[in-house]
Amino acid sequence: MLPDRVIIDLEHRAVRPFTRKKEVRLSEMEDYFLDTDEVVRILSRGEDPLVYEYYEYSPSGSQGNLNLGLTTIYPGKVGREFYMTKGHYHEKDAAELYYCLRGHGVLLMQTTDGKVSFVHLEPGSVGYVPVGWGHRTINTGNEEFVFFFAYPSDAGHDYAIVKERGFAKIVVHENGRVEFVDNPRYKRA
Ligand code: M6P
Ligand code: ZN
Repeated sequence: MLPDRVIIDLEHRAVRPFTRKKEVRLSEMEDYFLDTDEVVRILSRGEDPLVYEYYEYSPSGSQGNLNLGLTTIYPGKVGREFYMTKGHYHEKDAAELYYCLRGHGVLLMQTTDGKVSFVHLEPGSVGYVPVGWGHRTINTGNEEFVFFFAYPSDAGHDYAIVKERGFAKIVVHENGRVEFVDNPRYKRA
């Protein structure tokens, strides 16, 4: 690829140019939220809310390059659980960073051998996902949670581990606070 410049268009919550835009609605996340009955109730009312979306710029020729983009997680909850991304592990040894531009959220991380960690993100803070840590972002506020991300282009996304085992913690709104509680459906390796 050639040297390039990408614009962060915060008004439209996009990067320009972008090579991919993805919208994730609740119907694509049926198995991810703890309260699956509530998911079914929402969908059966004919609603299918947008949970998050992202614009990504991926340069051609991935070896050694970086993918970058902007993610927006909308405010909302399924039962007590805040809207969040599916979450994934990288297939290769690859870190990732998230630079928060708007709203408030949590970057939740875990390893396959049982370590769990999280950081709060608000505008101006950068969350760092070290090599080997699965990661998910969660909107814990009542406005859009928007962040810039960058990670190695050849990292690869492994969704299967999260789909099969879940995250050890879920992030919920309880007693007027953001609480981290054990996920009863989590399966340790
Ligand atoms: C961030 C980045 C992307 C990722 C997106 C959505 O923007 O990590 O690579 O695709 O979040 O998260 P997920 O892939 O887990 O749905
Ligand atoms: Zn990632």
